[in-house]
Amino acid sequence: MATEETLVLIKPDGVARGLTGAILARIEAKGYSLVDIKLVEPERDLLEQHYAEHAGKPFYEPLLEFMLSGPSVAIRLAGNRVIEGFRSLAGTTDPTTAAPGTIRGDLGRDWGLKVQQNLVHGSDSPESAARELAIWF
Ligand code: DAT
Ligand code: MG
Repeated sequence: MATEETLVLIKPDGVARGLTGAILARIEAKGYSLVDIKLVEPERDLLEQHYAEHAGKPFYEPLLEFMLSGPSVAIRLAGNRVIEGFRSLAGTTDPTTAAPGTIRGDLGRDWGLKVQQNLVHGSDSPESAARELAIWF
């Protein structure tokens, strides 16, 4: 069994909408283990490190502003192939078209109204997970 760790964030929209418990319930039901969890109000500097790959893209500044709009819940999550598995549980980036059954598909709002907001973040590779966990924990 290939136990891995990933960084999951419940983003400001998820916390503000009172969906922290609902999202955690899906994560726990899948059998993943919460290794560490905390509420974080990140500084801009932390977010610049976290989203370095997106610097210069048109959505970068609005993304940082959104991530600064309120607290997020940061989770160190462990499980068998959890990096890929959590991304699958989260659904595709734009909740407008994310599949039903996923966190973004079931709970996320149409990006026509709420661009940037998609409830959760999950690391996309072992390298990203190691880098991002070191930033947030
Ligand atoms: P993901 O969060 O699915 O890994 P990503 O890493 O490509 O997606 O982008 C990071 C975040 O940036 C994403 O959660 C929401 C925002 N974003 C990405 N692409 C976008 C776009 N085309 N328009 C607006 N926001 C976008
Ligand atoms: Mg990403």
